[in-house]
Amino acid sequence: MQQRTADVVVVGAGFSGLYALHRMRELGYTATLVEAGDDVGGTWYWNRYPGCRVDTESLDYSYSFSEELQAEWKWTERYAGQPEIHSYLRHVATRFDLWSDIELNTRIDSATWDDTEQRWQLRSTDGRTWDATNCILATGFLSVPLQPRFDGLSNFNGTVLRSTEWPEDGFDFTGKRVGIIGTGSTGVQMMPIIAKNAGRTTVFQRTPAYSVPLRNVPLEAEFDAHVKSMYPEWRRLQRESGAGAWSVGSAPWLDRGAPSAMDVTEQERLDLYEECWQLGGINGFYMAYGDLASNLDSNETLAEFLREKIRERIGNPEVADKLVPQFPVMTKRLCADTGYFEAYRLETVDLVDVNGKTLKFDESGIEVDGEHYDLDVAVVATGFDAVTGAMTRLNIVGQNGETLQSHWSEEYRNAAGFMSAGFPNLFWINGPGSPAADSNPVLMAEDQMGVIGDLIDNSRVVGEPVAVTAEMEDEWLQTCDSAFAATLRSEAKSWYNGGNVPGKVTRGMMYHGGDIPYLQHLAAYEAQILDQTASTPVSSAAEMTA
Ligand code: NA7
Repeated sequence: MQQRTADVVVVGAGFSGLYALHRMRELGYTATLVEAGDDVGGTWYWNRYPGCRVDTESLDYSYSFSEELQAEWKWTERYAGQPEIHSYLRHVATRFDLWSDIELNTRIDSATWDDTEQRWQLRSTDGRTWDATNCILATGFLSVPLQPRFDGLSNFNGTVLRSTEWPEDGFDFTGKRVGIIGTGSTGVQMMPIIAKNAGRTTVFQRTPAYSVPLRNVPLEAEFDAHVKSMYPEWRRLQRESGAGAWSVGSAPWLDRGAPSAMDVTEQERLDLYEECWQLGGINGFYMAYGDLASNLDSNETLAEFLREKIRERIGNPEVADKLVPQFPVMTKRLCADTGYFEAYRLETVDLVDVNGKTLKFDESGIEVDGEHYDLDVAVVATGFDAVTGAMTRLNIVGQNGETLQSHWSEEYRNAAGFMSAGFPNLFWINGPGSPAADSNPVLMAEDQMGVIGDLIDNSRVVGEPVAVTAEMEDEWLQTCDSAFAATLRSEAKSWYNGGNVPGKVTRGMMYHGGDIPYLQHLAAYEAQILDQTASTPVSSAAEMTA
């Protein structure tokens, strides 16, 4: 089979990958984007379950690189649903004429650095190969489904549906007995919608979720026009506010919160939390006080506010006891829902606590510690092998035959959240060491690609690959570790720290110090990388030799 050659191969056609392809072409490179799915969209292609929608406002969760695109695209809802986001990404691929350089149904199986040729050799599962100077991994930080091995699952005679591989034509739950495993963002989004039609819905819960009402509404034309009249300014504020997920709707609060929730009276705190609650969504809570995610006392004030709200929404104190979380809030990502807790008021909805218990399947349903639940359908919404999962599965081999898996066997060694030492010209977007978990990942992809583009440009001029050193990794790991240690995020097992994946090294995988410090660090690392590469461009060096 013929080997294809390109300056850049981008892996993954979600938000980051589509932009990476566009940017590389804009800079004049030949680029190919390979994607395992049979359409673009990444996580917004695969996650088609009922109720799937973004919890950052649509007007924020979209590209900023083209003012024309921002102006012309019209979101219909304050928080877009999966179908609309998927259409947007397809529109972007068409609008910027990207399709001709996208290869769908192409799952990369290995990427190997050839030190002699100074190029990457990529191979797909069906044996096709690419030869590229640079490789950009846009494989997503929530893209590899976590598939627990439930005892007896293969004996189950009913239908098994996975949130991450939902049937394209949907599924009719009418009158069915449905079991849902998983109560993270995915579970709380889908449950009330499924419960509306199902004959009986049984939720198997290991850990209760802190979830707040999303209060999604159609996007009013007036608000849309207002944002669009000053979009570049909104974007600037977003980037400069220090809160990557800062949103158009919560803008009025930028100056409201104090550095610490303990600096204000209880009444002031409750008033602000209530405002956040009424506004809807998660952003207000994340922005309310500077130390909610780092100071246990401050954290507890919000946790208790939310527990009380959950109790009110459920009504029945016995059921509420099982659904009210006791761990510090925001140590798992805050969820946003539409009618999740209220759905437990339905006579057809049951909650089964499976924490510390054995859940096993048989032909007719699920058994938990001797209690049997008859089911027609089991829905698995158990989350992701986040952040590193998609990259370690790619069989990446760098210099001296070192694999990325072994490079990351104990700690996720990387410099500035976009490269590892020993893997020249291999870049990633929104992966380990980056702030994507706390950020607006669409804007972060644009910002990271700015640096990656500069470095590739410089590398072409000087004739040396882009590389980072072990010292840079050491320094960055320390920076990430101290930022993580300053948060409360080791208090819960979550995808933030790998604790949700049995056997995975549990530690902070990303940078948790905020977007602005991250971008400053990124610029400093970029300068260091440029400094250490030959400062004499190839052409000048050639002239000197002659
Ligand atoms: P999450 O947030 O990781 O949630 C996964 C859920 O599945 C969570 O309730 C888990 O319980 C539960 N789970 C995982 N494994 C099991 C087993 N073996 N048995 C029972 N329950 C299990 O993933 P989501 O897809 O909901 O959301 C991920 C992110 O996507 C979200 O934060 C947004 O950023 C978008 P646990 O809490 O581990 O006890």
